[in-house]
Amino acid sequence: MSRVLPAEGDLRRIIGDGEAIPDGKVDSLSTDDLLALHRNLVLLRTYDERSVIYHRQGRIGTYAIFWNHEAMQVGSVFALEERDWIFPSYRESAIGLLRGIPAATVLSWWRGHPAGWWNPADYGVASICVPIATHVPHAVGFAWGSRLKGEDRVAIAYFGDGATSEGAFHEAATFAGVMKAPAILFCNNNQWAISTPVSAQTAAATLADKAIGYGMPGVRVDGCDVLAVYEATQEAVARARAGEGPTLIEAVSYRAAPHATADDSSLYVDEERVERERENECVGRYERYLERLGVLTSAEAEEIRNDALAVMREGIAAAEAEARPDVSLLFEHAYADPPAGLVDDLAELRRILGA
Ligand SMILES: Cc1ncc(C[n+]2csc(CCOP(=O)(O)OP(=O)(O)O)c2C)c(N)n1
Ligand SMILES: [Mg+2]
Repeated sequence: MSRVLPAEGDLRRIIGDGEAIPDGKVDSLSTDDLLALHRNLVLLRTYDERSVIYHRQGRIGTYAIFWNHEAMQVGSVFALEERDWIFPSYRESAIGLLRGIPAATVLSWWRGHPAGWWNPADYGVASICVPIATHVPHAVGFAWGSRLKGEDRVAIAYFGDGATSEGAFHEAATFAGVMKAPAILFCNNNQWAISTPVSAQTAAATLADKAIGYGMPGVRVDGCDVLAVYEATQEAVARARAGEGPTLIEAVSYRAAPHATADDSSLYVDEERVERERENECVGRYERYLERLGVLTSAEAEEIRNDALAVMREGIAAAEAEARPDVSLLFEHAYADPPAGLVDDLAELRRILGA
């Protein structure tokens, strides 16, 4: 039953290179769909690039860069219905923009401001998960619960290659397989967990190979090919809705930016490989595909970029206009009766900040 493609050369791809590798297509996508995918890619790319600048300007805190992960996020979300739920990790911090979460909200999250939290039920997007893999059981439990309630919802959990070494991943995958939960386990295999290479995470030839042990199909896809990601996710969604259970999708890339703004990846990455990845990055690759199809001009692409820049300008202005929260919030939800030490700490904070 498991469909496992063993080698990286067998990654599913649809977008060609304009030369030797021919372009494929996804029959179910209209021209409007193709353009919507492009707009979403540009929105996330712009969010990411502006965020690195805002970090450098001291306007947001340490930031987890997702440059060249946009195709994985956009392609997979496009295969979902509005009623389906998304469980992001920090690498997908802005994925909620695709569901209408304002940029200001996500920027506020990176500013450590309470305005950065939303009600997951409003958008079908769970909180951004920072502990590695702990949200995967949440997603699977949610999916199973939805099925018990007859809601016809699918849940997708995003996590990295490193997360597959966590107990929570194993527990979630086992549970999903046994309960036939309508869940998609979407692994962003960017081949690094900070400075730990994927070769140190597993002796398996691929991460998709793990699927067979959980009794679910494993699919490997080029994570920088938005159409291939879309198609693989769409098949997983159909399987989940048909009651056939979960799918593990391994979307393969190579991290083309540091882990986060606090990381110096030049100490450990293969710089030549990074250079190649950057040249073939996913947004430009898709734009060239659309140009070959004759559905996108460079003037239109420019306009879409300008729209995204405006979204970001308004987003950061709104985030910075938020009133400073009271410092007591730091302690508020930790204890019903704070120990004396915390009361002293809060008084000290108030003294230092004059707040
Ligand atoms: C439970 C837990 N352990 C350790 C960390 C510290 N940490 C933050 S990111 C990271 C690497 C995760 O790598 P991967 O799962 O491949 O995701 P990526 O960052 O590459 O998207 C680690 C170990 C953490 N956040 N949570
Ligand atoms: Mg990784």
